[in-house]
Amino acid sequence: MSRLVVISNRIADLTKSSQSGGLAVALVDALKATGGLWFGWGGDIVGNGTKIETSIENIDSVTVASVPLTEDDYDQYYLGFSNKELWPVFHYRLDLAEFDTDHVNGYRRVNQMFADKLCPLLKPDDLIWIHDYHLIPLASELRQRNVGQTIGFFLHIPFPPPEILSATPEHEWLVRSLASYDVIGFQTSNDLANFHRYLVEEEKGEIFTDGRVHAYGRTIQADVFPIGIDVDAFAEMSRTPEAEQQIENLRRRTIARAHIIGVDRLDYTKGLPERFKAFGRLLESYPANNKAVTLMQVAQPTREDLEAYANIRHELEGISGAINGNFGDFDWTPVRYIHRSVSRDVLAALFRASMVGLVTPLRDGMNLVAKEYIAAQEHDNPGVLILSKFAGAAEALQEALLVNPYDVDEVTEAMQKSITMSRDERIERHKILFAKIKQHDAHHWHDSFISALRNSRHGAVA
Ligand code: GDG
Repeated sequence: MSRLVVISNRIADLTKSSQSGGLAVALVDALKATGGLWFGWGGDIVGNGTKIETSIENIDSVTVASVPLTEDDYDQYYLGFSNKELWPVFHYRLDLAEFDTDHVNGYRRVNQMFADKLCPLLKPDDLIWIHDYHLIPLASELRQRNVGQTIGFFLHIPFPPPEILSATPEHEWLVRSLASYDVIGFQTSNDLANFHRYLVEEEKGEIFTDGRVHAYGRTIQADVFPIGIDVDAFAEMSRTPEAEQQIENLRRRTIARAHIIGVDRLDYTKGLPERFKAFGRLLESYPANNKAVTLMQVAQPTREDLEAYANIRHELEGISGAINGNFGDFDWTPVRYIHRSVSRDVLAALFRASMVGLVTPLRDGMNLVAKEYIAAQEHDNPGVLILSKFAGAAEALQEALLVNPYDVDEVTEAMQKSITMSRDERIERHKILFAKIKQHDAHHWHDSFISALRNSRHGAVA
């Protein structure tokens, strides 16, 4: 069997993959099956001008090869082009995007460095799988170094409509770079449709009915591979004795009978201020919820060096403080806002103990939290998932209460409906949602992507 080579911006700590979330777990399983290689940034930042050396470590049957970034690389490639331009633009936020030539140059430079360091590690029969927006031009850099192996790309975030993408100065270069892959995977059919529309409307390509597209002289496979979670492992985590203890503690320490839970990286795409406002309105419009309902929000710190992230943090602290000041009492804190990372087993327990899972991003590639919330529920007394219609997960999870996250009143009404929903309706909705996340779990995701890569091996036209 061909060896699998995974390349991502950051390498997860394989020894702690159960704490790192769905992606790491899914990829580690796939790598172990073929005895693979994982290549990426190890997390270190070194002084400018330092010679970049690859560190190699073998963990079980997986080889982990990592490189550091220089200070300029970190500023220009990671913070700059990846997170001040591509991240906002691909989440439809042109208003937050910063366009800067130094950033583009840094992005190209790091992709070239990745290609230089990766080439000597490759074997002729490898299947190469590159992840996410940090590494769009990597296949093209590898092709320029005569790498002929099959290369796939999976975009974890949305692919924006052409009207938005074409506002970036580098749009044509980015899409041309994508044509160097053999397989491109998107989270949803909406993302794939946006990619198709770009090719057709910018007159760059042709779409065939079998999922192939012809663009910039190459024929490639472009398809939808919705990412999933390891449902059984997460469900199990929510039922350990430690999880039971967490749930017991939570019930003992609070007088509220219903908990609404939100768990997100603290990111402006996740719709947290709108969510807090909707909760404030729930207390205002339905006074019976006072002292009876609590919103618990875990907001994991992320990209704190960026101004947009500091701003969202201040905004949230302001809104939660105002709600707690207006509605709280000596024995009740309406919003419990936790701005730090919480261990995964505690998260699983919190999901299980909460009557409502609130997942309301303004735009999201998929959103694994929605699937984790479903996985953790008790089948005979499940909670209700409120899900933004702008999360990729909504394409399949139609039995959740789907909401427009910008419409604060609509989210308020969905919260009230969730709290008062009959047990029969909760069970009925959960049964269908659970079957869906089981069918499209993490294993299905990587198996179907890798099989598309294998099938394309003989189909691609160079
Ligand atoms: C990108 C795309 C796409 C959160 N807080 C803590 C913690 N988490 C875990 C969650 C979940 C993961 O992090 C977050 O995954 P999401 O999918 O919700 O969002 P992104 O990080 O934005 O991921 C997204 C994903 O890639 C996969 O393709 O779904 O659309 O944006 O697993 O549980 N984990 C721990 N402590 C926390 O405080 N341990």
